[in-house]
Amino acid sequence: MASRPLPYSTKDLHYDNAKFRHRSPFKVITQALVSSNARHDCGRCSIGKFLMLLMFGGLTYLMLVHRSYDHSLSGGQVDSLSLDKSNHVGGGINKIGKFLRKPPRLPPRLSPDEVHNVSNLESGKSFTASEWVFRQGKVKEAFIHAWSGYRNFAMGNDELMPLSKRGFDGLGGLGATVIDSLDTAMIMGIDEIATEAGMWIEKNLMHRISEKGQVNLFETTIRVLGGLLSAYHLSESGSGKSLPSKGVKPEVFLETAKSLADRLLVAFTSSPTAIPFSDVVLRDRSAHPAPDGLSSTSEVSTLQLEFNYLSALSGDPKYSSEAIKVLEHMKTLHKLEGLVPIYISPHSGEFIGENIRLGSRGDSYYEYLIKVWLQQKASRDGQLKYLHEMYEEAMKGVRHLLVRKSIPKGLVFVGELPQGTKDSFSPKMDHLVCFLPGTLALGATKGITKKKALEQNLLNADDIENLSLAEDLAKTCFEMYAVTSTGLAPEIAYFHIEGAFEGLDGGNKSSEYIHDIIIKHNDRHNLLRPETVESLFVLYRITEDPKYREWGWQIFEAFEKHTKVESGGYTSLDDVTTVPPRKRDKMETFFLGETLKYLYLLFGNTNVLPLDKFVFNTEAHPFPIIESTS
Ligand code: DMJ
Repeated sequence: MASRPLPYSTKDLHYDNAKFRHRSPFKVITQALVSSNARHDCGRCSIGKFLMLLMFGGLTYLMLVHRSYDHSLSGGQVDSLSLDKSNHVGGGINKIGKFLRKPPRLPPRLSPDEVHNVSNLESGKSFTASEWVFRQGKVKEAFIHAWSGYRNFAMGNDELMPLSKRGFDGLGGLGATVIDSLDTAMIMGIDEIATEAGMWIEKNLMHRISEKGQVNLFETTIRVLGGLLSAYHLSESGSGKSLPSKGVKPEVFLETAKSLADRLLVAFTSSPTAIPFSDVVLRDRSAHPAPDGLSSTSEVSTLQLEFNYLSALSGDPKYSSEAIKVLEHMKTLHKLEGLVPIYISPHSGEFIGENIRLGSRGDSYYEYLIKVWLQQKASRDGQLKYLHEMYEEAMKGVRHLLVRKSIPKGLVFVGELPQGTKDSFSPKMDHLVCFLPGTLALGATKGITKKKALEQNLLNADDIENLSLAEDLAKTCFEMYAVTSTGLAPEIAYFHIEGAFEGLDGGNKSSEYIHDIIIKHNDRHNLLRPETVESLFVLYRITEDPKYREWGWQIFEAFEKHTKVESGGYTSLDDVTTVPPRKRDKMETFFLGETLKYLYLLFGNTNVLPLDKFVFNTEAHPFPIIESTS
């Protein structure tokens, strides 16, 4: 399938609204010349006057070039982005080149009409639309600050160590932060970064794919393959038109994605079962299992959105057909009320052990059941129906076996079954589980608003229960932040369900839930993870309740306060329960790929990337929903 032009709802959108969209200095001047009285006067004026006008225009242009760059980067970021560009590939973005290049297609901004409408919608609420535009701008500044640290100290490495000011290759050395960040820069309309990232990819990535060693199939698929495919979609309508020669042709992203996927495919084809091996050696085109011989359930079942979309774009079914076999095979395996153990063997094709959880190694199995089903509209009632059935059964299982309430205040949470039996219930909840509120809400309304779904009578009893659980869990996930001294969630929380409170509290004594949430010593770190803000974004879109935006803003402010590194970038923390928190010296790629993207979308116009037209992969890379099989 050829991808379509940007799938935003285009009605009421004013792409050239100067208030919300950066205009190039060239455009500012030409528009000023064309629209001012000078245009009328010029018909009568002398050549001398005309030349003076041109000179004036030139001077204005020079001033604006200078100012607009400062303005778009703001404050301290100006230095870090504009200095020392010569060290980096594509670092010196040629300003003349900017005029020759078609800019990446920008997401629509609020038109004055929309501002008015949203203000009405939220009248009586504490914040107006323009304040949310301001807050969205703060997230954009944070992204620029994060990128500037990365590009100044780690360009081309997988990740930034912001305190040591150097790079680190923890994901196989494909430059994961560049690719994970690219579509966020496009969505935020930051041409400089989108171009810089695109040019780096064009110059380096194909070569790295052919010569690098071991990579993890899942991480590389969701971050690198996913990032390339969404960048392709956002930068090109798929109609075969290409950018002018100064820019990066969208085909570069697609060709690079194909080359990567061709090598990743060996993980499937060399396995004796439908379950792929976990690791691939790119340069040898070989694959092998993890040291313990096992694959994670979530990893092997979180590849299908990406491989499906690549098949749709390339017209070659081989990617999709290998990846979907995993889910078709999983359909046949025994489950506990739809719930599955967190390990699976690529040798036998069987689940291994009995540990059931929706946190690490389990999480995105459940996410992709519903998202792969949503991705292909025409197959929802046919070929892919089993995925919806598996999802429904699993969510019933979650509600029956895993959901409990804490004491004394009754926070609803999702625990684990480490031995696979009801008796083995553990009140442990990874922050990773906070993807679930968003997934539940999406699964209930299929991406449309709750209001519309209710009006059209589209919700069945399960949908209503899932939506209500989604709202309860989103609150719990938010309280996992609010309960700590820093306002940032720990990696893992335990919930108080019986007996005396044993363990540490989060440190925020004014939290209502200080006696409900227990944080163990080893679980006090925060990796800048996205799951809670991801769910707040989805819940805001679906319920239209502004409290989700407010919660997102509080979380963003806590990230700003405690994780921002002056010289550039943001850092993970060792301990969220003490102020100031100990820092960990790592900026994960998903902070740029997911956390800041979801916050930006949460505070922005709901027409951008609508959830009934787009499905976000587990790394927040949006793919268009495929409407028909042809
Ligand atoms: C990301 O890579 C993805 O969201 C994945 O599904 C889970 N882990 C990280 C973010 O926490």
